[in-house]
Amino acid sequence: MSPSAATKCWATSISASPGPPPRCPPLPSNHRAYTASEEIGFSTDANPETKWCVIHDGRPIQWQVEASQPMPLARYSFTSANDMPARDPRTWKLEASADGKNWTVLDERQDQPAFAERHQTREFTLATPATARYFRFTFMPNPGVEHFQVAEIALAGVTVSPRTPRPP
Ligand SMILES: [Ca+2]
Repeated sequence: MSPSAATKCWATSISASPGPPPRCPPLPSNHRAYTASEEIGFSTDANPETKWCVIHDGRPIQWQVEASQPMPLARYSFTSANDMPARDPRTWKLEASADGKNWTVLDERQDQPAFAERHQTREFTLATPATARYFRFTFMPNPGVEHFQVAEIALAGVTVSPRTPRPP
């Protein structure tokens, strides 16, 4: 199984069309990026200088990918953004699905310490590796801040290749 099998980020899976570049559709949790240069595609552009940032509205925030074939997953990582540690991932769960409808929890983390540094990558290992076509993170909104943000989200061995926008 190729680790580079086409895998797409849910919110950037729209196809190209004539005219101006389409904006990313709403996330599964219906959150919108704070600015056009902080869309979800920036969480998978392999650039720690760019970030995905949303106003959480007090609701869980979801990030989801769909692979063209089942992919094995044993580890994942987050990279903190450029500023505001209070917006970093703190409490989340990772789920997998074969059909995008029925989900199984692979990993849960509660009240994780803030990232010690900006642009820091922290890796998390699954207790039991899993193989699935769909993977989804659900991040709980952090208290005391209006935003959630992360510079990179990476699933080890899974190449996410969305139509990544570029910073202005
Ligand atoms: Ca990035």
